[in-house]
Amino acid sequence: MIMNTEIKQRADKLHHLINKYNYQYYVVDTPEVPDVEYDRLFRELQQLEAEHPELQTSSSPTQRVGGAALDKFSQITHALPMLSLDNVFDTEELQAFEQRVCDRLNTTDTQTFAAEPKLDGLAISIRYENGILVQAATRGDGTVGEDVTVNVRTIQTIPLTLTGDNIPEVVEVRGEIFMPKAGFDALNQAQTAADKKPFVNPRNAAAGALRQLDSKITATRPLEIYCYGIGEIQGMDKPASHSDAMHLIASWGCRISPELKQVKGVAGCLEYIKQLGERRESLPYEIDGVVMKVDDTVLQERLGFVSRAPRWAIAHKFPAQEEITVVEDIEVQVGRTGAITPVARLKPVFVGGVTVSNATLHNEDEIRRKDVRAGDSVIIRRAGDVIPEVVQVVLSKRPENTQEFVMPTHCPVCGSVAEKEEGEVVLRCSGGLYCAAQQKEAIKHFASRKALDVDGLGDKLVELLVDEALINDTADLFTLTVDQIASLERMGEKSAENLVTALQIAKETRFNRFLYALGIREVGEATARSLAKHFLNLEALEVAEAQTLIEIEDVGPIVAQHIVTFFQQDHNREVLTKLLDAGVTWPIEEKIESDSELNNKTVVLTGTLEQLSRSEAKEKLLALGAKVAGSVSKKTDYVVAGRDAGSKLTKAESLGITVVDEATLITWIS
Ligand code: I6G
Repeated sequence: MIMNTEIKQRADKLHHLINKYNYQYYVVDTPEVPDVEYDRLFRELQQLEAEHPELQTSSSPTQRVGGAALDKFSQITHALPMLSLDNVFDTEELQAFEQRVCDRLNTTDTQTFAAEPKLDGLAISIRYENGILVQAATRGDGTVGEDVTVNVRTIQTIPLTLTGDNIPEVVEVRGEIFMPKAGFDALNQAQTAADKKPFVNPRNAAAGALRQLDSKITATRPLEIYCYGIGEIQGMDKPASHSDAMHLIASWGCRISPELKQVKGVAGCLEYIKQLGERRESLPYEIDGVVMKVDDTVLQERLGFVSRAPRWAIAHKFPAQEEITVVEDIEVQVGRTGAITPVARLKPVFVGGVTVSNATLHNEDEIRRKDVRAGDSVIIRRAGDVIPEVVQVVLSKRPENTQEFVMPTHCPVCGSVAEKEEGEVVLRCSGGLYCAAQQKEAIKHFASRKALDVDGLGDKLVELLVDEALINDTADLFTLTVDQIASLERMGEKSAENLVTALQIAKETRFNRFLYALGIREVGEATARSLAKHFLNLEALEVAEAQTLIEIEDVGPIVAQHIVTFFQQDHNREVLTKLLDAGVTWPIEEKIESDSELNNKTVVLTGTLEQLSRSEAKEKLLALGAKVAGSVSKKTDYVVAGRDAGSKLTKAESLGITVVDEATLITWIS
């Protein structure tokens, strides 16, 4: 078939539109057209290319699906070496870095740095010639990397063609390819469902995806990029600063970190590190530190390099979230709902900023899947406040004669039979609240911060009270006397008095907190809130049937059944009566006014609030009928931006969402 100019023009137009919509969807997260329109244009281009194969160039957006599998990757020598960064781990080392910079520049002026997160991914160099992506190479040894061009073309956040009129003849854009946490979780769920081995962490998953010989597989993996620098550049002067360079490459359609910021001196760097460190867990991707660069290009050139690292840049590393240690033993613990959980007792190891000596092994299936045994060396992961877990056994270090772990047939605490409900993976003690372990956990939960918040009643004290047979259930707490408490080991008269007072104070609670405190299976804070909002009083909830319950937000058939069962059990009814008789009370709930400005509105809190704590603000917003979400999306109605709000604020602005300050929040809730 002969191709006429019209067809070529249509193909060019389709390239342009698809690239534009891709950019809006993947890079700036503000799609302009519905998915169906995008799909229609994409199919039209595929059809044209099928009819006119000469249109199918490597920069066509249809090529993002991957191509024929390779036997191996060829090697590429980088036009300019891909350097590495020196690391610092504390303030002193950072100060020494700035001192070295000032000494070399022969100045005492405060330096301006460009700071951004150091992503835990893989470095890549992407070469564009006349704006067209022609080559992509891994870092390799810094001089020679692997040609992963076809794979890189499948990554939607990487432009196949640069946009704008200010494009140099040749430019190498450098950056970090990574897998966001959500994509990693989804990939691992799919791996497990397909009986395939899950990936250890997002970095390994990203590396595996990028180094696939079959680019069609890469195309299915959720990879993304943030660009952080320019390598070779021809036909254009280097921008005057790192910040300028970043904004320039962003104007070409490349994705740069929304966290990039100019800071002044070590003080500015430390503040940036602190703030990002606090947000580390809530970022949608894993980072292992902060990179700081002297911003001014002329100064960078004066500073130069030492061996393979620039003197003008430094990486401040956060505490590692993974470490290797040895499993000294495996024991089981009995939880609040009787769940029997295997726990690895570890040789203490410093990971994620704390010393860890226990890690959950979750359940029997998990322990089988990972085949963790006493004596094994294991990789431990502790991210943020998440419970440490065993990621993987290092099989090459397994000693001889290790034994597979076998779950017990009876509860190790009360001796009742351990059983598994049909279709469940969790083994449970059948002793119910006659089991001392379950009693203790139920009481700890009842007294915990988000429940009745009993000041001064810690886990150890609850254990002691149950062991000494002073209490059996949550209601018994309110019968405790100062003398009884003071008779316990290491409890003085004053602490005993304080605890009795705290228990009196805790009696006045809120309905949702009370429901949460009861410890009904699967009823977390949000469900307790929905139940309180719907039923308004305990009497109505106690007699509710499963059909009614499943109508409520957050309540599915399983939770509904747990709620019904809870209120049917004699023991629970007795404890409820005892609690009410002891004087546990809450203000009568009222239906939330539907004309409240915030009723059913989704609000996101970001940045530091000066006058309220996050949890206070959240509680008050919920009381007004608002939903409080953790991330900004098109569904968000308001973003409350406190001091130093970062990427959520930027995203809200780009989506045109109403942003208010703390003062407005206070007017809403007061
Ligand atoms: O490995 C790196 C991660 C992030 C970098 C880097 C970076 O900037 C945000 N920048 C340079 C200059 C180098 N490696 C060599």
